[in-house]
Amino acid sequence: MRRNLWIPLLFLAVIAVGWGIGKYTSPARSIGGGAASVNQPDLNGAAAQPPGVSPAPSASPEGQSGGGTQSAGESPAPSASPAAQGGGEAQLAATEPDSIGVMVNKQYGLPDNYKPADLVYPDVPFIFKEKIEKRMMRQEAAHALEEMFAGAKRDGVYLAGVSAYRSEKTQQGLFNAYAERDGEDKALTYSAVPGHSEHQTGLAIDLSGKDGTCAAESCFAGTKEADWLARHAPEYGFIIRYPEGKEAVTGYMYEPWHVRYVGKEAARSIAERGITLEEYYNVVPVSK
Ligand code: DAL
Ligand code: ZN
Repeated sequence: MRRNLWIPLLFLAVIAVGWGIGKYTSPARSIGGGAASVNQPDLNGAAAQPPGVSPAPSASPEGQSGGGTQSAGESPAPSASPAAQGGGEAQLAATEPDSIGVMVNKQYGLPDNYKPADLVYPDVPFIFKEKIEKRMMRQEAAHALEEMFAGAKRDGVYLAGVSAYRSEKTQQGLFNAYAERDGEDKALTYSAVPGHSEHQTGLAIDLSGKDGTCAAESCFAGTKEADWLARHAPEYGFIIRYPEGKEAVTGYMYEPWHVRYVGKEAARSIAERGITLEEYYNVVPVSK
């Protein structure tokens, strides 16, 4: 190759490498807002290859929502078949904040101070009595939750809600507290930064057994309730959002207690294929 061709080629290579780095390290973006389009999910390609899997962290429960009965010393933790189908519908499902299929993770955030318009109180027991924010879910999810609790009960499994909807402000307070306690890197393995928590969508809820033992803690894994959820939640439209062995895809430690409503069709497909929402939408894996 002629020597003077190297200069433009080198220039292009530097740009390409810079773009690649930016893609993985730039701060999370808001869905639907300006920069968001830079990093939209690739909803048209084939299913994502699962990346290398990191070992499950030993423990550390997910954060409870702020307010209510949370005690200071409580351990926190720390649509369609999009990948196959592609097209506008799937794109909308993943990127529209009010969509049941919205993708919220470390890379895909919600619009500033997003709050769903149809939050209601599901008629299920929680581990606390107060009628407060963290008891709320979006209507469709709340209804599905009631059906799931009833189904569990028929099988002799008594579930309780721990923490459902959280505002951006609540998540901010939680994340700050965790970062202060455990350091930011550790906190990021179990807690979302504000604007990036599924709890803010009103479609996610942390569950436990009715006495609240191991609520949002690693010891919930392997309990009767956790096993029931892993097996049956998809029948009601919920997925275990942060499965064991998928830490490198979701960016979070295993959370057997955190279920996310995505609707029955998506939930069944995700569960049958043993994949995550990221893989379902074929978005780039989240590693940190
Ligand atoms: N624990 C999950 C990742 C959250 O904070 O939303
Ligand atoms: Zn959760």
